[in-house]
Amino acid sequence: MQSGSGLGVRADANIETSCTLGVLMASFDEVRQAAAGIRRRVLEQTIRANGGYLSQACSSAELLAMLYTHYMRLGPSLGAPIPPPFQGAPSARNPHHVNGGVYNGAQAPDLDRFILSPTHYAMALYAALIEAGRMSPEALAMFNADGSSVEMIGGEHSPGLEVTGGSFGQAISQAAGVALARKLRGDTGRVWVFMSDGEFQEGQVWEAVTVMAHHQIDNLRVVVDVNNQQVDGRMDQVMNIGSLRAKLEAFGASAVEVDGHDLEALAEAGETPHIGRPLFILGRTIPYRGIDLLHERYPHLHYIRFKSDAERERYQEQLRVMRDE
Ligand SMILES: Cc1ncc(C[n+]2csc(CCOP(=O)(O)OP(=O)(O)O)c2C)c(N)n1
Repeated sequence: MQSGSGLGVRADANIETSCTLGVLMASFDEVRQAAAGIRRRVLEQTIRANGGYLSQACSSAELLAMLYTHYMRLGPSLGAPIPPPFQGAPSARNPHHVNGGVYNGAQAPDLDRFILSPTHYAMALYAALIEAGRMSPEALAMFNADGSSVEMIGGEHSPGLEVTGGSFGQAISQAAGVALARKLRGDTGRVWVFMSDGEFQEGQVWEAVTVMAHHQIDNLRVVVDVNNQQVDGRMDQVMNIGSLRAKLEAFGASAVEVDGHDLEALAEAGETPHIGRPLFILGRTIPYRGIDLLHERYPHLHYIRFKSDAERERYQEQLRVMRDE
């Protein structure tokens, strides 16, 4: 198995963009490689398990790679390279409990925090952690196995996840609380949230945005995978939410919309001033980007299970091509 590319905060990085976050960044070529690695690893796992959340990796690969190499100011991972099995729910009587946030480094006043909201994106996040050198590729051997913390639908014990989201609206609400507390405390670190567009069909999300606007929570940034997909197909056919940007702005947030596969545009979006408001970076993405075969299933891409050995073999061939690239 290939090892992670070791993209972290690198002193020798070739800096191609201005650096207002105060971190040393990977070059765009390295970010592109990390995104390709995310797609490849999720495809590998999908083939291995005969199913998986593959289209989410196709759409979000550049967004997650940007988070871990450009956007977020994180300390080195404190997590075990191979995550321990699930140690039980957190409680005062369970000293063995491990929170998945340790893979995003220490919680310190000047460092950022990361919150994954759509927990079915967990496999894409694990792949991003591996590409960022925060977790070993061998960690995936226990993916979705009984007793493993490397779950298909991640929880707060899973690598990279600080809170349990999954039920839409909950993670962004928790993030708003964390960000407000940090603002009141005077922390300089930001809170980053990753969301998918289907989540904006849930009412609680809008309550959270209203709270953020009311309390002027401007130390929070949300990166959204706008792939126009949800469980049953195309967003605009199942339940159209119209212009996400216009709605967010009407609720008092700042929002910027860019091609979610364009690294330069994403880097620029991250520089958008948003004093007194949260910032939503809306990345318009393609749910079969990088794996054209998936287009055959469009618009039913939410969970991929191969229908025959022949189909699986075609994806295996695609994987061989991606490994050679
Ligand atoms: C409140 C709530 N309602 C329903 C669900 C069930 N659910 C899980 S994933 C999903 C689709 C969400 O859309 P999105 O993440 O944009 O879809 P994708 O791009 O992954 O296909 C839904 C409705 C949920 N997790 N939470």
